[in-house]
Amino acid sequence: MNGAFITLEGVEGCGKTTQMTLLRDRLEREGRRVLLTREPGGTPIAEAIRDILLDPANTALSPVAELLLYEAARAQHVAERIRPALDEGAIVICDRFADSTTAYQGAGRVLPGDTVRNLHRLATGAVWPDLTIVLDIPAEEGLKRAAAARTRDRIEREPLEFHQRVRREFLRIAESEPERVKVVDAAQPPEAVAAAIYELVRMVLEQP
Ligand code: Z5A
Repeated sequence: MNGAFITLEGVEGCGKTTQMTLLRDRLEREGRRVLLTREPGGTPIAEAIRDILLDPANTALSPVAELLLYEAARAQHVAERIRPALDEGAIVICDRFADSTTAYQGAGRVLPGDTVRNLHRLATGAVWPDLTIVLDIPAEEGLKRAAAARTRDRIEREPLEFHQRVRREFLRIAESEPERVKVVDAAQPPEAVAAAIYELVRMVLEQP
């Protein structure tokens, strides 16, 4: 059986965590080896960087420092965890990856797209998702769900307009890379979202 690199993306509260667990359970029932991981994070060093990035006390963090920290966490995560798992033939399911940086730091913070893309290359090497699923939901709905689930982190505290730019950017990425990036309506009940995701993943895993 082939390994594959699958990423889930979308605005906060769109249901990534819920869906990646359902997907992992289903793939494991089929006898596949699955690694669930997340960004920023996934290794001790990257989790330490995550703490800096999401701490609401860090209001002084500059947009460029934020961008570099997300990419630094990614470089460590790819080298230490994602690449080795893919080399062993596992299916790696990652909660957010480089498209989040394009959306949040590129579109959200309005940093130059070519700089962001160059940093992706540096941080990821040739490791890039086989399939990216954007769970699409209006930003205000996602924020409501996330707020009901837990306290707000540093980025969730940004104004609604920021999160709307992020959503639009995920949809733009999907339009510009239709082979890799698929959009699923995340306003549906969780079981319907899970069925749509499974179908997309099955198609990728069955490719020769
Ligand atoms: N960030 C960035 O700026 N740049 C980057 O490069 C990267 C990340 C990689 C990471 O936070 C933050 O870092 C994030 C982007 C930024 N910004 N913020 N804030 P995180 O990992 O802590 O949080 P998140 O990625 O935004 O996800 P989340 O808020 O934890 O939500 P989620 O995983 O997408 O959703 P969930 O936990 O599965 O569901 C949320 C709630 O909705 C929960 O109560 C569920 O039971 C409920 N839910 C789930 N699905 C449904 C459906 N279908 N219907 C109704 N209710 C549902």
